[in-house]
Amino acid sequence: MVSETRIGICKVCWACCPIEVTVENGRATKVIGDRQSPIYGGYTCPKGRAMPEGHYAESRILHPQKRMPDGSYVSIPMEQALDEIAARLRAISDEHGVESIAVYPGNGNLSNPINPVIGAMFIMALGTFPWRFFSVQTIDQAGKVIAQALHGRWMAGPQPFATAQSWIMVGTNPVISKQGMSVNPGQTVKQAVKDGMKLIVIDPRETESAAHAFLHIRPRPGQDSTILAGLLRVILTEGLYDHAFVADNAVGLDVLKAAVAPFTPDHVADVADISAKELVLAARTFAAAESGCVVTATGAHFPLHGTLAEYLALCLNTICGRWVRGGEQHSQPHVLLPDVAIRAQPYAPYTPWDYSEVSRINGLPKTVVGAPTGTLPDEILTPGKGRVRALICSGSNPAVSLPDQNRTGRALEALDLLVAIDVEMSNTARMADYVIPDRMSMETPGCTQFTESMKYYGIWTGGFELPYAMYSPAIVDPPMGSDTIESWQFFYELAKRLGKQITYFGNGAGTGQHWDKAPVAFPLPLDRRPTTEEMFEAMCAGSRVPLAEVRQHIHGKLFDELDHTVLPRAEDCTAMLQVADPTMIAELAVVHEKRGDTANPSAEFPLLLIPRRANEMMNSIGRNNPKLAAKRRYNPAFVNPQDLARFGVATGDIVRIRSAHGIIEGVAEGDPRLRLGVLSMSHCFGTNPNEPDDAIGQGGCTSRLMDAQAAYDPIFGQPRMGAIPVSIERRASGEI
Ligand SMILES: Nc1nc2c(c(=O)[nH]1)N[C@H]1C(S)=C(S)[C@@H](COP(=O)(O)OP(=O)(O)OC[C@H]3O[C@@H](n4cnc5c(=O)[nH]c(N)nc54)[C@H](O)[C@@H]3O)O[C@H]1N2
Ligand SMILES: Nc1nc2c(c(=O)[nH]1)N[C@H]1C(S)=C(S)[C@@H](COP(=O)(O)OP(=O)(O)OC[C@H]3O[C@@H](n4cnc5c(=O)[nH]c(N)nc54)[C@H](O)[C@@H]3O)O[C@H]1N2
Ligand code: SF4
Ligand SMILES: [Mo]
Repeated sequence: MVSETRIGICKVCWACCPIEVTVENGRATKVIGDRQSPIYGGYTCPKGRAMPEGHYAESRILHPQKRMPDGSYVSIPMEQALDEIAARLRAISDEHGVESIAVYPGNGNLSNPINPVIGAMFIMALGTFPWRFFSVQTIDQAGKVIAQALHGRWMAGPQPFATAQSWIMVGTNPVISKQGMSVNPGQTVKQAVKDGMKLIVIDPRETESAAHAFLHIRPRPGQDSTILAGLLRVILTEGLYDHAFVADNAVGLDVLKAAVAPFTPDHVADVADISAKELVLAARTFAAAESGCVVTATGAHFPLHGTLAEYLALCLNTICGRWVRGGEQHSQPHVLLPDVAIRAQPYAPYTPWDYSEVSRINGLPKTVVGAPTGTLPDEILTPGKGRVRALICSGSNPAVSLPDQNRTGRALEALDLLVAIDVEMSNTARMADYVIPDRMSMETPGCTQFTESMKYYGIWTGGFELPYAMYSPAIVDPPMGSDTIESWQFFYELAKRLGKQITYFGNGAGTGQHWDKAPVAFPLPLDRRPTTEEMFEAMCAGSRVPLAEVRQHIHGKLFDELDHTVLPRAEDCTAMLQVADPTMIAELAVVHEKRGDTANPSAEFPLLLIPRRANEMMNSIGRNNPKLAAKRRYNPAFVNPQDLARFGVATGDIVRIRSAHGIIEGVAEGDPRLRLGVLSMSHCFGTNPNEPDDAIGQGGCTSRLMDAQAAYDPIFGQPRMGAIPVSIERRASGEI
């Protein structure tokens, strides 16, 4: 037996952990963290360590699958699949127009950093961008991009976590999710607190991150804008803000002050059901610290007003001057991003929407975050010109991830052509006409450039606070005899067959206007398919450290020799951060008037459903991995034991969970760390749309409880996905 170890990068999520892989006779058999990494300290999570079981799972598909008229699937060669799909797309486009073709990329795409952006470039090549580019961004935290546009982006980045004196996390649990923090988040949070950071966590649940907190505020879900406005009010009325920074760099302070004036501690305490004293303590602690940041993520974004919550967090950071200054070190240093001077100044705010063109469904504006994915089912179901008839899902699983599962199911069934680029017969693949097998994480090269560039989306998106970079070649070949293709190559081949040329834009993956440098165009040659390595070169074009140099350091490298000192504001720079954007201020007034304008519990629906992420899964990824699923396959419905008793339910019981829109089954589990009145459950589990529930087997699908039309974000159309009123009742005592 030939056994060796190889070093690589795990790409199951965007944390990019360096790994040491044992390879026996060409097969990966074991993954551990690379202890020689200069910054990760050998960290990995269960998902990374279970990659071999995922790669060689029985459920993995190794040949293109074609659906037959009786619903069964047969394996066909890749060339045939490409030719047939291209021919069908051409026919659909000839008959109904090119706008009937759409793409929906998701998180399975991370297996190669070229994949997540190529779908957009394919749609650009067809000439229908942004309207036919539906991505997970608009059912995730697109409010980050919108809020940053309205507020302006601070070029030198937020103050770093590593040395911050205080930090406020609103609706995020980085220890599990790695949101905002790529490197060993559990250890990083613990160390920061040990070093004196006053960590403040605002979350209805005592999370793994909150366990370290100096102050944990457990609010009623959906009230984060009210809480953030309350924090702003305390700091502004007590004069605790950074007067000099605001005077030099921001406009709108008086308007902001007036807008937050009604958010008194008593009002906030009443609306969010928290202690007024703790709110004031949080504000004073944060303002008194010399450094830190307020950050939000899905918990704050999923109820309505996510953009406002993000915007108010940016305003808090600005009035407290929580941005890196001239003479300090850039907190998001460029290594594989372009070599540009970083200055302590803003990029000017801009309006990230345009009503001169509106969406077919709900009349939403054209925005910088792509088409509103919440409307995708109706784009498919609604007749008329522009109806979506062909959908390519790459590394996405809309059959369980899109809000309003049964409507999504009707839509996926109504398509003329559904293609899923996946690695297994996922919920969506089981509905597809063709399933295209992708290469998995260890079968493609990896590179930290994508993670580095996530900063362009907004703050708390991941990346590195140190000048670190790593490249790794593919670790193993796809299983012998398989017929796979990388997602980006699939789009290349399709475009070519349609007579279109994809132009790939390297050097960043952001959105909007706040680029440090314009992306570099690389028109993909039509006479030959570029290699993955060529694509990587294009991705890193003009990088501060050439990719070739990064490749030399197989364990990754901290490029300490680079100078990351931030330059002062340029003399001719007139840009100012905007803390009183009129749209946001108007929305804040509505939030005050309607006491949060969010869904409230009622006698019929006494609990609020909130999202949470599990360590063993990346959305639906991992559900069929035998190692990850060994502990349990179902999706527990976590409720405080006192609430369980109130409803006559015990841990292990199968419960019906009902919202005004739908009903699912789950398995109850008491969790004393939850505040009363909430039900906390993960997403992306479940049977297929309109199939019977399978609480103990495939788990309940929370998106079945969501109504895509009842309430949605007015700009990017994200349906309400958090703080959803639900009831539970016992169906049977469970034997699980
Ligand atoms: N109810 C509810 N809904 C939610 C959320 C929530 O919290 N609650 N969260 C939302 C958020 S934030 C997001 S980002 C979306 C996620 O939405 P999606 O991205 O649509 O969902 P995933 O489960 O991440 O889809 C990953 C797919 O990729 C496949 N896959 C795995 N590995 C590979 C690979 O190497 N290559 C390829 N091509 N495919 C692979 C998996 O089998 C799976 O089908 O869900 C959203 N929906
Ligand atoms: N292990 C793992 N990692 C992941 C993922 C995964 O599925 N598994 N998914 C990835 C994806 S796609 C994303 S977008 C990121 C998301 O990353 P995060 O946003 O950090 O996701 P969560 O870990 O669910 O943390 C959200 C927190 O918000 C809290 N919360 C819920 N509702 C409210 C509310 O109304 N207000 C407040 N203040 N808090 C609330 C929840 O209790 C939860 O602790 O994670 C990514 N990383
Ligand atoms: S945190 Fe993400 S990148 Fe790191 S081992 Fe886990 S899945 Fe892989
Ligand atoms: Mo996400």
